[in-house]
Amino acid sequence: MSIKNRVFSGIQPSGDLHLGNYLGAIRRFVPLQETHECIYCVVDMHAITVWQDPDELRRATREVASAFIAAGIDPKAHIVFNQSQVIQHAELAWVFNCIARIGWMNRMTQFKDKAGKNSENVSLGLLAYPSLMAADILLYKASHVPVGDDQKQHLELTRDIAAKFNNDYAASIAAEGLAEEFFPLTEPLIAGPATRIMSLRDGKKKMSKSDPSDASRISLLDDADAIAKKIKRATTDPEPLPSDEKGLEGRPEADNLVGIYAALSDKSKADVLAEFGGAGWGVFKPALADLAVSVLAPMAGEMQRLIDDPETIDAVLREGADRARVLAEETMTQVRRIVGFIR
Ligand code: AQP
Repeated sequence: MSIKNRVFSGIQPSGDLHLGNYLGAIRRFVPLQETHECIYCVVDMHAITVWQDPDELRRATREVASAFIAAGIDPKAHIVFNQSQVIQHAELAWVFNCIARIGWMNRMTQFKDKAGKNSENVSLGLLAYPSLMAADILLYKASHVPVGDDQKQHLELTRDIAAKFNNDYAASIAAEGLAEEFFPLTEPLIAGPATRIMSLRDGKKKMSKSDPSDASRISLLDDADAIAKKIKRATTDPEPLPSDEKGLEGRPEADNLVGIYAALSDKSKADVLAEFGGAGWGVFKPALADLAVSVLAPMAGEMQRLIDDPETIDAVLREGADRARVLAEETMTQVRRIVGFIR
């Protein structure tokens, strides 16, 4: 059974945070604090599924935590922590590794994208990534997970793992006197005009931390000059902007930039096109750059202030982990009994 109105979501400290992470996830975490009990996690154990330099991992972990706080997440009212401090995530992931089927993992498009032609040579952790993600969510019996569109398939797998656990252990769950739906079928929250922000260099590729081209993404710590340059150089077609959304069909780069403008200004794409329809890129790109700077610069300033004070960030993460561990242990105590582990 889900804990009604409990939200869980995580971000990997696997590189510089970018506009896609902000619009697709972090910004949407903020209003949920009004209506839900929120648990926001820096998923450092996920990050090491691909090689991370240890110093860089520490830096990026603090950067993600600082972005949560700078965006408006209150770590006193809600929970902010890094995954590796709550070891129950790894423990439940192991149980789920024994529930999930290898065929399910092999079908994950993120695994296929990241492994490419090298699937025999990537880490076993990269294949098992969705099992750990299911553990993150189900440890807290979260009712909702706000994520970008790229995570939809992993959320479906989380539901499959929950359902198979509930079914495989139905007799044991009943014998323990627990609810039949021990793990909930958690709902994704994927909405708005920015669920998939694309690369500035290629409108068919997702904006990503791990893209080797820095010009492909706007990083949350980019200064005004870097933001303006990247938008100016963003790949576009030569046509002016259309006046309605239908005119964006078959124009992925134009669609992406209009979507970014819409998300940053809290408007619909139709409203943006009503304003800019017929305008060329020489008009639209500077307007988009000004808007991006006006939204991102105050947050970058606050992030930098927090990053420069690592003791405070580390204390926030420790305190959040202490509170998360209490909830996680409650679930794991039940899981150990259900599975038949003696303690
Ligand atoms: N391009 C995107 N558009 C909208 N949302 C996005 N998210 C990621 N990229 C976009 C959302 O950000 C949250 C955190 O993602 P993650 O750190 O867990 O890893 P990811 O989805 O694999 O993101 P990246 O930035 O592409 O990282 P790497 O390159 O390390 O894999 C999620 O909610 C995600 O949907």
